[in-house]
Amino acid sequence: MTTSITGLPSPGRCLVMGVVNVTPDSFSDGGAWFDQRTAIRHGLDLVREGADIVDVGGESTRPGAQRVSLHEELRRVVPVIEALAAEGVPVSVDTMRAEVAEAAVASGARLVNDVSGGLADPAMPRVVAKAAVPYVVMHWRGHSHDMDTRAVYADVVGEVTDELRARIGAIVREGVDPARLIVDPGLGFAKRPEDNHNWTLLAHLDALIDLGHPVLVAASRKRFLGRLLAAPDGTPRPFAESDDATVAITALAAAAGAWCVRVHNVRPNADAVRAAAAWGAAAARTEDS
Ligand code: PMM
Repeated sequence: MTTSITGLPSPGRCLVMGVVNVTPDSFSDGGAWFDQRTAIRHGLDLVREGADIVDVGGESTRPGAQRVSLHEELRRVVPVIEALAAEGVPVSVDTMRAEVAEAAVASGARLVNDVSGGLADPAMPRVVAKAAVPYVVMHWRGHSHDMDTRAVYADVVGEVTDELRARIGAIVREGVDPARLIVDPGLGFAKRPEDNHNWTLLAHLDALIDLGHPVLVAASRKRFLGRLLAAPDGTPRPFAESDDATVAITALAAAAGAWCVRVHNVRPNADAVRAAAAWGAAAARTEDS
């Protein structure tokens, strides 16, 4: 999908969002970029590798994670966002807190990525409306410490799309321009690998696209990939060794119409979206001739 969102790059293909977790304990790359100078350097490297947007987060959302304080989250992300934005990098802030979103936008962030879709902090939609920036609304059923117990669905696609539709309605009523909303199925968040929730959502990306907003897919290094690639004795593949599977999902998601993929290992995913775009363009030319 080549939908463009005001204020963000619009290269006519699926965008690549590279991840910089300024955390000691993140799900997928815990601790690697915790030092601020290292985080800034990593963000710049991701752009050189083909990232269109760099997503900066200061709070881990890995399963079971406890929350960090507001002060600590601000201390982690603001200097990194300021430095990357000063270099002209399109930066998004990965936060559930309105105060962090506000400070991030004041520091140059161009997008707010809220894994709680405005549920964790009721002030978030008003802050986003005032800042007039794009807003990622992810499907979420509760904080990481107990999200697994909430992963109960009779119809995962129907329930996730219904719940996202309800969030969109509530957020728009708070004054956010619908043209700035991006939706995300929230892979791994209250989705059980054992019940194939993540694969079912990926296989029905069209249902999310039908909500009428660009769709962001964030499969990179999630638990369901570790489980897919488990050793014969059932030991899950370590997160960082599931990057090839992420690239496969990126190509499929781009071909299915995703607006953006959020990934840790940027270069092969940037290659994959370009390959998918060339394939799609050739198919469109063939149809026309
Ligand atoms: N997942 C994580 C963090 N931020 N943002 C969006 N929009 N969607 C996601 O699925 C998502 C996210 C957790 O993964 P990480 O700790 O590997 O970054």
